[in-house]
Amino acid sequence: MASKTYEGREVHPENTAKPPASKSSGAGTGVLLMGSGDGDGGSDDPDGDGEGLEVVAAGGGVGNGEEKKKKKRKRSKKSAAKTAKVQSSPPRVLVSDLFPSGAYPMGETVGYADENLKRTTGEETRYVERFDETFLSDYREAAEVHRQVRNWAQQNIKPGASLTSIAEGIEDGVRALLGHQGLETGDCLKGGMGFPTGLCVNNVAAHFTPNSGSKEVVLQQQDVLSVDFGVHVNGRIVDSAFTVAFDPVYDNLLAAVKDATNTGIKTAGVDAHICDISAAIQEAMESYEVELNGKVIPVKAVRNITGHNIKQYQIHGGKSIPFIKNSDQTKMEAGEVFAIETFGTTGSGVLRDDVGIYGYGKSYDAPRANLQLSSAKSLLKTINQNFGTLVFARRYLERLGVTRYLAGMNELVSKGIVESYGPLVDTKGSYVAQFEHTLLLHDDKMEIISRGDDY
Ligand SMILES: [Co+2]
Repeated sequence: MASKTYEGREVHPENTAKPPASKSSGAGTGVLLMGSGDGDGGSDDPDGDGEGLEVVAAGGGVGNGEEKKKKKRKRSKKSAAKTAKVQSSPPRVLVSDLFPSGAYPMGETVGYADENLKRTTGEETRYVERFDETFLSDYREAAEVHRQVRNWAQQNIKPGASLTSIAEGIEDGVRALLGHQGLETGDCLKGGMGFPTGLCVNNVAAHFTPNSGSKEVVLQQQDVLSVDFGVHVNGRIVDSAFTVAFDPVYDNLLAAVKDATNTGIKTAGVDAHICDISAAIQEAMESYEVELNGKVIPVKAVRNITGHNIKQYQIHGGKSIPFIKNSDQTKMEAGEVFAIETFGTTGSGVLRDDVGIYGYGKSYDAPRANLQLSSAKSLLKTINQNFGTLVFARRYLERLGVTRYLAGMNELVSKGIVESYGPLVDTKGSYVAQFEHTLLLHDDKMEIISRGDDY
C-alpha cells in the first residue's frame, strides 16, 4: 500500500523540515502521508480444495521462491495428503503445518554496501540485534503466507475474472493459511489482512478494492492489473505487490517498474539516504519506454505517492520514499522496516483522487471526541476491538456482521478519529504498474522478507 503525499503538493522534500538524523522513532519528515491499506478480508469461501494442483512448499530456502508445482490428483495420493507437506489449491493448509518446527523461511538477505558499513561509533559497531525472535518469526510467517497466496493468485488471475473473486480468493487464502478467520472479536488483530486488497486496473494506480454493491469490474485481456495485499501476524505487516498483464505490449512497463523497485532495494540499507534511493529509482524507471498503438511512450515515475516505513499495526510509519529526485537527507536506520515500492506509468505521473472508498483506518493520533451518534460510538468500539489502527475495507466490516454503518463512519471521519482512503488515478487511457517488497533492516544485513522466486 502506497503513501499519498500531502494533498495537491508535489514532493519537494528539500522544502520540508529536516528531521534530526538520529535514532528516534522515525516519524518526522515534513512530508505528510496518507496511508492506505491493502489487505482485505474475504468472503466465505468454501473449501474448494478438492482438486487441482498441489504446490510443494520448499522448506526454507532463501526467498523460498523455490516452490515446485506438482501435478497430481489428491485423491490418488494419500501419502502426500496425510503428511500435509504440500499447499493446496486454492490455498487452505496452515503454514504452521507446513513448517511444524516453527522455523519459517528467512527472506533473501543482502549485506550492506561498503559505505553503509563504515560505522564509527562504538554503539553502532556493537551489532545489537534489534529484532527479537518473536518479531522475526511473526514477520517470516506473514511473508510465507504472502508468497503462497500470491502463487495461487498468479496462476488463477485470468481475463474474465471479477475483481471481487480475486480479492476474496486472496483474502480467503490469507486467513486460512494463518488460521485466523477473523470472525471472533479481536481475531483480526492476531493475524490476517494488513490492509484492503488493492486491485488496480489500467489507469487506476492505487487504493482500489471492490466494495459490495458497487459495479463489478471484470478483467479484460488488454488490462494491466496490480495486486497489492498485506499479511500481518501480531501487527507485523508484510506489504508486497506485483503487476500482471496478459498482452506482451506491456512487458517493458512491467520490466521498468520491477527494475525500479529492485534498484531501490539495492540502494537501501542502514544509513542510506532517502534522496539517494529516490534518485536511483527514478533513473532506473525512466530508462524504459513502451510502444502502444505505434506510439513510443517513455515510462514515468509517479510523483505523488511514495514508499514508506512500517511500524507495528501501522502501515505508514512516518518516513516516505518518493520515486523522483529530491534532497531528503533522512537516513534509514537499523531496526526499521520499509516497504520499497515503485509505480511507473504511461500517463502524466501525477495522480488525482477518484470517487469511491478503498478503506478506513483509525488515525494513529486519534483525538478523543464527543460523539453524537450512538452508531458512531458502537462502530468505534468495533474498530478498536477488531482493527486497531489497521486499515480495513468495507467488506471486512461487513463480514463481522456490521450493517448500516455509513452515518456513524461519517461522524468518525469528520471528527478526525478515522481516516478514509479513496482511489488514486492517472490520466484516462494510461497504464500504471507497481512492484513492492518489505525489508527488515538488521544491524548487519538487510532481509528482503517478501522476496520469492516470482519477483
Ligand atoms: Co506499501
